[in-house]
Amino acid sequence: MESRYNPAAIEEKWQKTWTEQGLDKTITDSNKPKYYALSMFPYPSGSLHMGHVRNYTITDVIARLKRMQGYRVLHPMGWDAFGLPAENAAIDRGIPPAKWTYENMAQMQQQLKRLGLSIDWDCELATCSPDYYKWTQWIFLQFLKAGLAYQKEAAVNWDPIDQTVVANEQVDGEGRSWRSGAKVERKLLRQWFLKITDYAEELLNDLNKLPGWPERVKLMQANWIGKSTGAYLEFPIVGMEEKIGVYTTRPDTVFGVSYVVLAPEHPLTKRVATQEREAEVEAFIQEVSNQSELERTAEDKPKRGIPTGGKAINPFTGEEIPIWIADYVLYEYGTGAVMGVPAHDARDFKFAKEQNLPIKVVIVPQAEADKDSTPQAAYTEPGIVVNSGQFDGMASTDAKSAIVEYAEKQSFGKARVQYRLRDWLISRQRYWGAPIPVIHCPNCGTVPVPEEDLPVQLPENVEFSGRGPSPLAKLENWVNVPCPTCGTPAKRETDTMDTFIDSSWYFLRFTDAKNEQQVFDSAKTNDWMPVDQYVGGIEHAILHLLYSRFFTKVLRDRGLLNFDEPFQRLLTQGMVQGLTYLNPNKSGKDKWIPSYLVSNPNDPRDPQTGELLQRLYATMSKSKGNGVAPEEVISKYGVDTARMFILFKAPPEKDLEWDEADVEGQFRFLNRVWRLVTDFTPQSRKVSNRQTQLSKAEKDLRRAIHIAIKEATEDMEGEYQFNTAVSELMKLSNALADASCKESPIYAEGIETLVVLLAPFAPHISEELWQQLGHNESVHKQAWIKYDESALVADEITLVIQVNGKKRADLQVPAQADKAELEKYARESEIVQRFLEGKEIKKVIVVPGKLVNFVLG
Ligand code: ANZ
Ligand code: ZN
Repeated sequence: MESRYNPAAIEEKWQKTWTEQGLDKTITDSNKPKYYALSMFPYPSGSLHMGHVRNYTITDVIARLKRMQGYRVLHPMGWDAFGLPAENAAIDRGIPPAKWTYENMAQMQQQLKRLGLSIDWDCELATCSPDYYKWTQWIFLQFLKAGLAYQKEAAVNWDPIDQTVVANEQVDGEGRSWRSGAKVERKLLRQWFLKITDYAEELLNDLNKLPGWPERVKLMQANWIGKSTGAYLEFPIVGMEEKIGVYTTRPDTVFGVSYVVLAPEHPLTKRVATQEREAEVEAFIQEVSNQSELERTAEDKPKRGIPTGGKAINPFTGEEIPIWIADYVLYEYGTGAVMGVPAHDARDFKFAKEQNLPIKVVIVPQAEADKDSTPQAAYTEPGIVVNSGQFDGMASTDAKSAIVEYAEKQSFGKARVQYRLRDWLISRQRYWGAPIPVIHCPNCGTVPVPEEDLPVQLPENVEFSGRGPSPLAKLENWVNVPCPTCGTPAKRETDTMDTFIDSSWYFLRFTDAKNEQQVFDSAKTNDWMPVDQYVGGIEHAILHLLYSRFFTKVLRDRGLLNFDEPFQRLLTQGMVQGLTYLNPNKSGKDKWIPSYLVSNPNDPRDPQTGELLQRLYATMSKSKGNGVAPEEVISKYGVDTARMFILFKAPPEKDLEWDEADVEGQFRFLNRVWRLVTDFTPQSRKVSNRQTQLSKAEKDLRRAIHIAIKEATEDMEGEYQFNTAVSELMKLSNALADASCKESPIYAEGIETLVVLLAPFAPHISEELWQQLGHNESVHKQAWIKYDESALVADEITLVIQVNGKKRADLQVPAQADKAELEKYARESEIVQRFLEGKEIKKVIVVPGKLVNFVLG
């Protein structure tokens, strides 16, 4: 028998055995209830970082627990494998994207296997593989059929040097392309969209069906959807047939409108401009078109705008008001036009002040307030309506509906609900993504690729220069195809899909990953779905989760799924942070001083300047030099210690500070468990005493065992407080080490319980110890142990005795003693009798299970 804990040997041995035995395969025994545990799948960047390790360890513990609790568990893994880094690698290093990606996947799979994760590799998928993206394309065609995919002109970031479109994240804070350094322009190109706005209301309402999601995430989603209720009102244009429609949340302020503002992109801008202002208006539009939305709407920057010279009429007052153009009005929101009410909107107030426009009060805090003075700031609260004709004197909240009703009757307006959510722009002018499966025919227009022709394969031999249009557009023999409908020479769509599409349905494919006939067999998918527990980073709180919810609802409406929401419970794990130092006098990347450059941690100094540094924990990253590579820890302490540390150091949703001393603490704990179990021989188990009546020592130990089972289980289930669950295991190991009944069967029960409870956390050492205890079957196939309620009850309790509220003694008494008996025990105690001698007892207070207090006269 191995006498020393040797993690490397044990881990290698069991990882091999489990693979051979197929222990991690999804159990298909359909009599068992299902459990689907899912980690957000990784981008195959080439190496695992500590954040991955944390993410997958969390779902692994859950998966292992659930298997032991009698569930059939799906715990799959795959690769979010399309995307830009592969193209950059191709440009920078001349490696084809596919080669780079598949090599990274192979490397990361090895790393994952070393972590002892119970992943069913039979369900592995990669989004860049034709047998996956065939179905991504198929799903796109279903959206197209349902009228949920369409093309329209949209602004893109255009790099004029490289002659290519760049993604938002490739444009720096100054609006320059990361590659060429050129100032990025906004250009209108025909783009593909998915109509997520059709589902805005359901996506919002169904957040109520997700009690297992963090409130914070639901709030972020709700804000992103951004439902707003208000009114659509029409302002006729002087001298023209057309009207300007505005969207407002404050119809109650319509009598205070001093001007109307159009977004620079609004189709009416040029038409409303008077001749003498035309050139200026044109120039302004040109100027704004180069700004990003962020620049245009930033709070702190002055609002820029110019008058068009045109005039509109306020339909409520008949008053003529000027029509302006301003950069802060966004074309994509509402109607792309707003009514300006400076007295009651902070932004309009600022704009009116800057541009010298009239400010008219129409709401006051109380009826007595002065309604004709010029305000110092916008009054944005509800109040009493003034200066508003027949609506004067109404509460502004009531005036809202009254004014909308009036507008409806006069047919120049109506109530309207507006969402901030916009349709999802999914086309990317890139190579490494799923080609959008349509063909553009001069006769038939846009023709879907017939389903039997899928997948539209990505050609492999492509040149990457990093310049010019998408490499696909340059491949003549790929682009030119006959139209599937009429046979005329036609052209393939050369845009590929946003990689967020790939990840919007991968959790469905996992349930039937190898299906070559269908996207998935609905019976299987409906059986496994929804995911019972999803775990991933908060950075995906909005887009990935919203898109996945959207896809689920669309596929449900296409008859493929029978549930509304894909992820029943969501856990957003905290960041893994490493120690680093900060020089507050430096800026940019240079301000981070990696800890290995700091010679004296008690007096941390900048090695270059000698300045005093701040010591802090920050998310591990290359730029801060504070990362700890998983391999480093694993080769020093083993995987089980790394897992234990990660689970013990912080609750899963909180940030975790990497601390080598605590890693060592967990290593010592596993060594302690190792000794406890290996010192216990099956021999000593046989010499068990036969008495049915348990000794006090045995009762105490049994109680400790069952408390550990109860507490650890509860911690692991509800809120996944693995840190306190590990503490319970530590307590149990202490109780076993201190036990004075090591020959008893209760001790044997304790040893076995400890190993079983440890199994989900530290799968290798627990398996080894389990076998050493003489078992043939895997510890991971054991049933999770249930606690015995009766074992939890203590025989005796400690009773505190007070005199006049002051503690004078404590006493061991039977736990089931009632109030009268407790008082009797207390009175009989020697010490108390000394205190009570010759005194009059005015009152006796008995708190059952706790104390007896004698109040003396
Ligand atoms: C007049 C008004 C008076 C407004 C007032 C507010 C206060 P939410 O809640 O976000 O929906 N708005 C409408 N469309 C806009 C666009 N395309 N670009 C910029 N601003 C736009 O906000 C709706 C309000 O934002 C609308 O209500 C409109 O200003 C402005 F005392 O109309 B309001
Ligand atoms: Zn055709």
